[in-house]
Amino acid sequence: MLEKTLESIKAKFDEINFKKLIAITYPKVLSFIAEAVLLCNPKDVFICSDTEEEIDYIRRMAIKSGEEKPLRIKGHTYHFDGYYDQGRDRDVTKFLVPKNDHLSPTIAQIERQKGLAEVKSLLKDSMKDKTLIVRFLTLGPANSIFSILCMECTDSWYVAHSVDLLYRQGYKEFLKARPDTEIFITLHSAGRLDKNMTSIDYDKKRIYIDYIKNTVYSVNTQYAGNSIGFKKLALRLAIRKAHREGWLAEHFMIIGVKGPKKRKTYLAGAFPSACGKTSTAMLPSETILADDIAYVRNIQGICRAVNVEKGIFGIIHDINPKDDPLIYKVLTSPAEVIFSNVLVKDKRPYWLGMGKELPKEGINFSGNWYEQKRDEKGELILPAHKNARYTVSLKALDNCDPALDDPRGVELGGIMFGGRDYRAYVPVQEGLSWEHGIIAYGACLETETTFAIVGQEGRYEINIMSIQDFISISLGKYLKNYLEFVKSLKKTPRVFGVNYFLTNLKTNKFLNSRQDKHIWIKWIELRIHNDVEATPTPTGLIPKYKDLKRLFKRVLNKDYTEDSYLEQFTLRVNENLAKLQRVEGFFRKNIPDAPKPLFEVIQQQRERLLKAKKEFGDYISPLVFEKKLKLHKP
Ligand code: SPV
Ligand code: MN
Repeated sequence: MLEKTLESIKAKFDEINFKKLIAITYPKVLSFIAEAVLLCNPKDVFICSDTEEEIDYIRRMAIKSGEEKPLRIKGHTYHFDGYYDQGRDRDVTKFLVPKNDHLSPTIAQIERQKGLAEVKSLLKDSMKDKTLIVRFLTLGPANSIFSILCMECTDSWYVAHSVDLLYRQGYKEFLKARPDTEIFITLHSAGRLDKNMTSIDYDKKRIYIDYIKNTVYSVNTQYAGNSIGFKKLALRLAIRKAHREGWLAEHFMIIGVKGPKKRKTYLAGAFPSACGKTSTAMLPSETILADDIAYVRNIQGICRAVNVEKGIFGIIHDINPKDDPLIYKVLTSPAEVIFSNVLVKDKRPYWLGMGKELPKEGINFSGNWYEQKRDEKGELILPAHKNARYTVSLKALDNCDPALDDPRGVELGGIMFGGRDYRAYVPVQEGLSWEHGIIAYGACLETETTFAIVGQEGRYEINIMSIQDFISISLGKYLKNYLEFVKSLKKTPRVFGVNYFLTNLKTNKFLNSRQDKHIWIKWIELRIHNDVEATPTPTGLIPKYKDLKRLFKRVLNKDYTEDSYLEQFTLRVNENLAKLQRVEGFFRKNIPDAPKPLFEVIQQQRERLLKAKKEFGDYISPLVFEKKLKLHKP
């Protein structure tokens, strides 16, 4: 049967590519490729077996096809996504759900058969006159308990090129794959393209995730978060697998933080897009292991994690030499970099917040751009998109962590959660326990939405663990898995809440500079090893002034005043109560299967806050809690 199908598509291959195809004996792969060829009807098929010549061919084709254009610096190219495809798109990204299955109401979904029919009708003949490129990759390092094999079938050379920077090559692993190996598959077509190489049929953009067959269908899309199946799309599939098998697939960055005496502690962190995740991962003098997605497992009682990816698809907005020196250097030196949706003038890339003046005209995602250019709705078009990005391999960074490809992963000492919270949470605090931290900081993560999601800027919302959009099981099951994950660990990672966005309630001014996050991270490192004490408050354990003062001086050479400390770490009781109210309302409405501790932890936090309010008022200085501690000491 399979042989017959392969015979029917053979005409689309030259001899070499057909050989590369049938060297893979895994039936699921062969039949999917055959199905894709028959459906999308490409002019030919290119199978990438990861040789240097093939990768170079892909780079050249990305330019020859016009999807990328070279820039002045060697190795740099730029790419534009369609005007209406500049970020993840919630409205068109849906789970295909069989009739007898149910996902939480917060999760976008469509009946499976109906959705499959729709997306397949859009993919029909979508690759006419184009090449279908097949890339084999692994998520996580190869030859590891963590790794998942995956395959992207795309008609975009830009996508085929990007995945080379972002994921580990996997053709060899596919040659070895057993017929029962679980794999993730993406079928992507950018659809019809205009002369600027952007999708014409953006109104027919669809991204459907079929968890029954671990397959992602993406059509009329170009933004890498929509077209590359292995960012948030396969994360959705991995969450289901993780839940079945008792591990975690998370929207995490991982940083190696230096402590005293050459100690290194790995910390994972979940932050919604544009809330400081990548810049935390890239803090100078620390090492970066991951910036977006991690798999976390209990390996012989130790909590270990890997980076699912090996590159960065990062937000370029506001990257400047002062705040992000490491990545700024990469973006301005010869190396393989793809810029997307920036402003280009004289073959140089420009972006918002880069620390220098931008040209008054150039080419951007809207075509020829000039100051005062407006879109159809009359709105001013910015020189570069706020969600403009760069794609680089992590190894291009001077401080890439040496354990990046270690199949055993790294031990996580702690996990932190942080959103855009202008009012309530202090800049850093430690959970009273795993359960408290996971619920009070992770599940209660509230944030103002940003431009990384199409049309959703500037609204407050709950974003559980900063992964809510991608949770492909019921929210209750997801949280239960999280809470239970530590049960058989010998050492429980400590949990922290960070908030880089706390403001003065009267002036609305931020209370911290962007560099200050480094201090919170260093304090967390010390706490994990019990090298500093902390003060219990109703919302968590907070730092002592003397420790922060010392760290500010040593790490940033800044004099941290007690007044700053008092303002930043004052407990804002009413703001915290209001936050609990909002999240609890959300949980009651959306998590019918909430695990019991969820409401208990919230209720206990509320009671602690109310008790403190009664005793000390609405705004409580950290010194009050410190003194109280002293008074109670025997
Ligand atoms: C994010 O926005 O969180 C990203 C990029 O990491 S995307 O691929 O769009 O998810
Ligand atoms: Mn992300």
